[in-house]
Amino acid sequence: MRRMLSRLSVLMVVGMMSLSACGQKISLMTIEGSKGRLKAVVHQPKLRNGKPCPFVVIMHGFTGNKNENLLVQISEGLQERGIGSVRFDFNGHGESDGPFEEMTIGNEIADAKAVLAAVRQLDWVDSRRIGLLGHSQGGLITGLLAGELGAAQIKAIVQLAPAGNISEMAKQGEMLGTRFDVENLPEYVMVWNHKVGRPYLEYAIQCDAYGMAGKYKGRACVIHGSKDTAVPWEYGKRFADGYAQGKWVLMPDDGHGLRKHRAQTLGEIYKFLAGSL
Ligand code: FER
Repeated sequence: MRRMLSRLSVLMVVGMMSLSACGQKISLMTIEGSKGRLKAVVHQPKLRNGKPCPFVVIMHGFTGNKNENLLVQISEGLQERGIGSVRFDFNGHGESDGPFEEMTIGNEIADAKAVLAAVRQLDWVDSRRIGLLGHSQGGLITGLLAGELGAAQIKAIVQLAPAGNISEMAKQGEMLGTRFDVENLPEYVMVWNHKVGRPYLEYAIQCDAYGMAGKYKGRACVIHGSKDTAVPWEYGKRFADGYAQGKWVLMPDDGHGLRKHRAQTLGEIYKFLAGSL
């Protein structure tokens, strides 16, 4: 067992050395967020002529985390193409602080702003070429934050299966099949085996997702699976249609996790971001 462990640690050191030998680095970061510390993984690409690089802030969905396959693949693919990125856990998710029950769309926006501010401080990041990318609830945060900050601060965005239905359905007292009384909000509702607190419901109900996101004038790309049951594709199309520069990509027969045509989805993301940042 001991020998195995020491072998493993040698392997890890070698792995890290080979990563830095070709000029790429992966590092861990802890950032003060809305409900305590946020844990993040930063991908630094090989810099071209030592110049700062474009950078993408990557956001997971409801009950998700920064280490999901899709998000790791995106970070690695961007890194290969000279684009840096950060993946992080929102409050109440993964390794970050905060009880899940206190998580709201509003405090996730605050988390994303804290992460943005932290990565802007990195001297190898080109602050004029920052993009946002999010999956599902993270895609909703992407649109809301881009609408608030504008194209001067956010050069381009990618929304993967963005959950515009959260606010639309909450107004009607529904959340992924769970019903509640909008006039008399409960302390919490159970969604996907997680306690979603009243503050989440309140924020979702008052949130004008499409109005806010539609203020964004930069380049936007929305990718959605045609067989997504958690967030039907029409909600994604509505985001794309609302942007001044919205690109819409429908993945045939794909689901919420965009697994079926993964290589094609990744290709669309890289092409769009390399051409937009
Ligand atoms: C909802 C619709 C979609 C909802 C959450 C989602 C909490 C998000 C799913 C995801 O991020 O994968 O009504 O309520």
